[in-house]
Amino acid sequence: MRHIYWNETMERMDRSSLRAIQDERLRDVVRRVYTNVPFYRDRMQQAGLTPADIRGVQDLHLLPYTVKQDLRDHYPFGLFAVPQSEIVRIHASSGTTGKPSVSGYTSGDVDRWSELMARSMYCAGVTRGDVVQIAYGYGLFTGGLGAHYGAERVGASVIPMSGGNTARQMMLMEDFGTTTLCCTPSYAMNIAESLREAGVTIDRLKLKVGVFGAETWSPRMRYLIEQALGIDALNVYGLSEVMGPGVSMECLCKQGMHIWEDHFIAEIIGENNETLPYGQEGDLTFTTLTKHGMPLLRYRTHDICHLTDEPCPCGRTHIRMGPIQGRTDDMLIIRGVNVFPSQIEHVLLGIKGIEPNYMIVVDREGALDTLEVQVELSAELLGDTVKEIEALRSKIQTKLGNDVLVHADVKFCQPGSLVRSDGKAKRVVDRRKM
Ligand code: DLL
Repeated sequence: MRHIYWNETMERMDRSSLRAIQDERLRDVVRRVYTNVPFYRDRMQQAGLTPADIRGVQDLHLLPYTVKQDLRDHYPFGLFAVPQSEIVRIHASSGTTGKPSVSGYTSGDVDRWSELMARSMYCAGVTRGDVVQIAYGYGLFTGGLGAHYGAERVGASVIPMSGGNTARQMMLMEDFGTTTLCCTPSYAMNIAESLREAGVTIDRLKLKVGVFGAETWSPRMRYLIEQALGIDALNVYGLSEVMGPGVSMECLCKQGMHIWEDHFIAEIIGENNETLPYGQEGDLTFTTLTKHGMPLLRYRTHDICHLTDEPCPCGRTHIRMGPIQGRTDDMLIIRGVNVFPSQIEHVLLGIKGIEPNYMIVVDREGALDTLEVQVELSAELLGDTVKEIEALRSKIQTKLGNDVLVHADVKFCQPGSLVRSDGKAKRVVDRRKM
């Protein structure tokens, strides 16, 4: 496998030089927020800190955390570290309730973001000559524009499709010879299914790689997408508060996402607010080193994963994060058992006879929580006898009971009947909260 590097010096820098860059940039960002953001100055003063106390990464643990509520409390622009006249772009998170979290970018920030997305595109082997179809939504959501600027920066031909209109996506994919698809994994699945239904075989396409992110997806989902589209399906991570897509990106080795450490410091924080060592799972937390519009210190993402500094065969030296296992606030508590939707997905996608589409419905009957898992039967099973279908139901229930430790009612649906997504999939309905 041939690896290409967008910025080889940075991407393959030895770890002690990388650390020296982080030390210097951390001192710089701490000075900037202390001087320009009253919220951070107050927080640091409350902790008895001045910028001089932060000598480098070894002192990171002294700094206060930032949480989403802090962004809400300073909505919309209260955490900006530059005058608004220097902000050239505003994005916002895709929160479903209340006010979104807002992020502002200076032109330097947009430039660095494009640079990191360019690195990320190179991780996927995407370069000049590639045709990149961007099926992430364009708008306040960072997916579309983030991938767009990165793909343009490497010199690829960009098709700014945005999400939705699957028939048109398929037509252009074939006619324009798309080599690279950028969208959520659930939308990639949706496109694959529509191609199959339309009788478009993969030999009519030039697709070779997908840059998929913005939502959790299991290894099994990766396998299914790769098989269906005949591509390498790679994971890209980011969040609007911290930048957007391209905070980290998987290379073709598919062993986790490289975090661009010259721009971000990642930590994993445990349940007692302690920093956990590599390998252990907890709350992924970022400090931005080079953002000027809205820098963040120790921002708790609530995304659960682990970090590793094991060398990667691609030669990049930046640490990697494992796939996101779920969010601390996604966790369902069903009859006292902690359940992550991703665990249910993992079980379902490992079972033959059902389609990779599902919906999790949690409700309450009297004092008791109930869990219903809706899945689509595959077309081949539709003709099966009641007995065979009951056997499949009990197989799913047993597997969920063993692996996730909850009892679930399994409801089979017709193929194609569950809602398809063209962005972030919504797979959980918690009626207890309604
Ligand atoms: O989802 C940015 C993005 C766009 C990332 C396109 C990748 C591709 P937000 O809308 O602010 O930003 O949502 C951020 O999405 O905290 C995670 O919970 C989730 N997320 C993002 N990437 C992944 C991923 C964008 N690769 C939130 N795997 C984050 C799992 C992801 N979850």
